[in-house]
Amino acid sequence: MSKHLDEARRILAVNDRGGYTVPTDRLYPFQWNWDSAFVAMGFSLYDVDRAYRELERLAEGQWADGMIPHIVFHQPSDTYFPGANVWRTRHSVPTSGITQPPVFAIALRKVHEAAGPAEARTPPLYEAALKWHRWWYSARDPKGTGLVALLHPWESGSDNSPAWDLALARVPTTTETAVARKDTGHVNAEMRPRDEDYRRFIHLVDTYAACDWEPARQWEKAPFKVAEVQTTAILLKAGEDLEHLARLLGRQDDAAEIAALNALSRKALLAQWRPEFSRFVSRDLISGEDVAAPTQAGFIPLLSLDLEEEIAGALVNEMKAWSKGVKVAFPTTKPGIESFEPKRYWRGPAWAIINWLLIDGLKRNGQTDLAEELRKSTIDAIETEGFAEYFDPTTGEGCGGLGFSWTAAAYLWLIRQ
Ligand code: 9WN
Repeated sequence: MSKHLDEARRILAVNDRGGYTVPTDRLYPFQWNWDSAFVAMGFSLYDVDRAYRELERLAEGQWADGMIPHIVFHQPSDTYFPGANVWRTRHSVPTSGITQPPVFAIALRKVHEAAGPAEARTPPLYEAALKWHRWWYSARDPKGTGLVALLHPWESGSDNSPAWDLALARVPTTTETAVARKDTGHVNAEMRPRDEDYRRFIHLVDTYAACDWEPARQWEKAPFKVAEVQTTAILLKAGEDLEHLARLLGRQDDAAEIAALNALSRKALLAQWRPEFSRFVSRDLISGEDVAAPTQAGFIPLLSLDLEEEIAGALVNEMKAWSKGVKVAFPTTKPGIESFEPKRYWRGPAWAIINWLLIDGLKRNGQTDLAEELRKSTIDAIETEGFAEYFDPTTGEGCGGLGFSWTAAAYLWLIRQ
């Protein structure tokens, strides 16, 4: 085995805390939702039992209403803020009160396929995924538009993306909770969201805790509400995989229900295409405006739509324009604009898991050359700089936390394609 492959597996082993994997030591000492889904796909390549375990441990955090929270606090740790006590939720294993991109069913299908058809561990996880997808459509799209909304930037997984700048500016900076950040003690503050962002993030937590985390009350009170294309595109891809599993498991009624939701989201996503930007756009449900900020989210619908050649061609040309001159693709904000900050988290850096989604989407749409370029760029960045949380696209430097689980999982997956 190559030394990098070996190292990727070693990172996943070192970050194991008992059947679940922390994103990295200290900076993120709990189980994170979409991180674990990517990690499960990594494990599925060489340890199917451990891959199932990762998803099973995440499902321990699932709420009665179907939501799978963004953090499951299996064990206490004081190296992260906001910890379990800030969230004031009621689940027996402590959890946060918001969610994260629904990669779970995408991972479940891959794990199931690695395990073989008779695998008895799939049905309970399938049920968990189905409940969660129903939650998305009822709690986060109560009007049945087909686009699901986020009530907190952390739900996007792209926390401080310029996509949120306008919507987040409306959220007050006042909080009832002392904002005692720990992240800036682990990594350079220049690479992290700003203090002002954190005060707004925590204002939202206070607001929803005051609604007792009840979806309808939150929906009514939310000062941040964005119908989002990256999340909807991931939900749709996961919905396709869930529909496939439903058929395999002989659940014809479920399959029909999921297919109808998928059709709704497919149509809604397509309607978010903006030829003038050569991107898809999210919608701010409070202002009623399109989110025009140029971020990677606008390309993620490649993952779950079979696009007409004209649209796919325009997307690919735009992606090439963003990648021109960068050392590591794909920048999460368009280079050269004012909000582009190549080291600050989701305001420019390249992330291996975003590349993974884009590569799958490009391949789905027959764009194999760009998919291959992006795959090589990701692998080179990791082999040069190590398994960093993310990469500065202008210099290639590995940034944020090191020994990062989802970067290891992405490497394991991308190297074999
Ligand atoms: C808040 C764990 C998580 C990722 C997110 C990433 C970051 C947390 C934070 O780390 O978010 O959820 O405290 O910054 O933005 O995508 O899941 O790796």
